[in-house]
Amino acid sequence: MGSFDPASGGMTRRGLLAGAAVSAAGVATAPLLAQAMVDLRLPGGNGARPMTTAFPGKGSMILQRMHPPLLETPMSVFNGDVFTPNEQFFVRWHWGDIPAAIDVDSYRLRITGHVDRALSIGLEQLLKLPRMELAAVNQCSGNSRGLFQPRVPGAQWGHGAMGNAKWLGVPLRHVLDLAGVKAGAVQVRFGGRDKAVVAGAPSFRKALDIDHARDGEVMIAFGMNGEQLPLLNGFPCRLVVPGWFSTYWIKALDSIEVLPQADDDFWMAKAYRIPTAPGANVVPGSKDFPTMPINRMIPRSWVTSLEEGQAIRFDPVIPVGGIAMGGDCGVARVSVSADGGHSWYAADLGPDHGKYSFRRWDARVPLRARGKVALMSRCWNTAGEAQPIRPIWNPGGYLRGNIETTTITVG
Ligand SMILES: Nc1nc2c(c(=O)[nH]1)N[C@H]1C(S)=C(S)[C@@H](COP(=O)(O)O)O[C@H]1N2
Ligand SMILES: [Mo]
Repeated sequence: MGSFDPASGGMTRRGLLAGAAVSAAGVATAPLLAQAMVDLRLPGGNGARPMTTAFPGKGSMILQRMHPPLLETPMSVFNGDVFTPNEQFFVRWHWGDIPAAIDVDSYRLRITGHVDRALSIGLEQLLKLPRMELAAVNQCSGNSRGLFQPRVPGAQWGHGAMGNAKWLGVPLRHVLDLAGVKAGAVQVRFGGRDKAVVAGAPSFRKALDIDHARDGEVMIAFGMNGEQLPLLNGFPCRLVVPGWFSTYWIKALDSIEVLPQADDDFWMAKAYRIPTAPGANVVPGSKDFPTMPINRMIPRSWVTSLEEGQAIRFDPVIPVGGIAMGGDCGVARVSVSADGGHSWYAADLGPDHGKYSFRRWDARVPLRARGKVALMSRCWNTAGEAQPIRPIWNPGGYLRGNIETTTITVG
């Protein structure tokens, strides 16, 4: 992967992915790390997951599903660099037929629909267009869904369906300008190389409003933390929608359609919708409520320097560190508690890598007791929005953002 040199514009050809892990056929033989299991401690139980190294370009990941791959990043990774290593960046695909190889010579990105001239852009051409780089958190809409109570259907993720990277690419606005968006354009719809395996099932496509698509921040990214994208994260290029949930971040992007009306496809009209109620919160079990497409992210934070269940020795003051994100704006401040939320202490914020990035925080917090101690962190973003104390509920398991608790044992 070191062969990707953004400056020279080079992009290496990817070979066929080895192993059964991503093939459309059986997966039963893919190797797992024999002993290594992780417990996501889901309130509904069944939180045990195997660790796997069976996926190309990926290190040790929590295996949520083999096929199509659903790989979660272990929490400990977030205590390292504020940028998530590509090898441990989470993976999520909807349909079984995902690209197992990309021929970079024949790859085309098509811009069609309500435009003056339809375009078909090769990768060499894409790499010559004006570039931008931006740090942004990519978070699945269903991140932390496994913590919903009562439980909801869908992937039972812990907190690791997220990652932060420096994305290098071309502003989508520039590519749209090349095609010439016609008056009356309403949305832009994006599609990728993956295909539904079930006949007649809707391809995974998502749409953004035309003004959003042209805001200069939405980008077609081909670089991730200074390398080309791992195949499982959308090589050779993907959409990056800073501040918005990753359902819109279409991988192996090959189709951009400008629409003169709102997209009424399954994935916009039926799936990935949240209650319009404040905080996307409805009474558990609710079904008939107004909805809208999921959109911007909200502030979140986690303790990462200590793990759930970890035992430490008593000290009058302990260091506690972690990460925070502002959602669709920056992190303003983080407070930390070591007594279940009774008293709070201001954390110091680490370097600012831009408003869409994770931000490291560190604090020194007094311990008042031995035994079980509930550590908490709370983030305020620059718009003044703070993480709520109570969890929300909706049937999709979307938009969890409440203050999280890490319980340690002090001896
Ligand atoms: N082509 C394509 N792009 C896609 C998806 C998909 O199924 N197909 N899933 C989306 C969803 S829901 C998520 S959470 C992110 C995951 O990005 P990652 O695998 O790079 O972490 O990809 C998004 N882009
Ligand atoms: Mo997702």
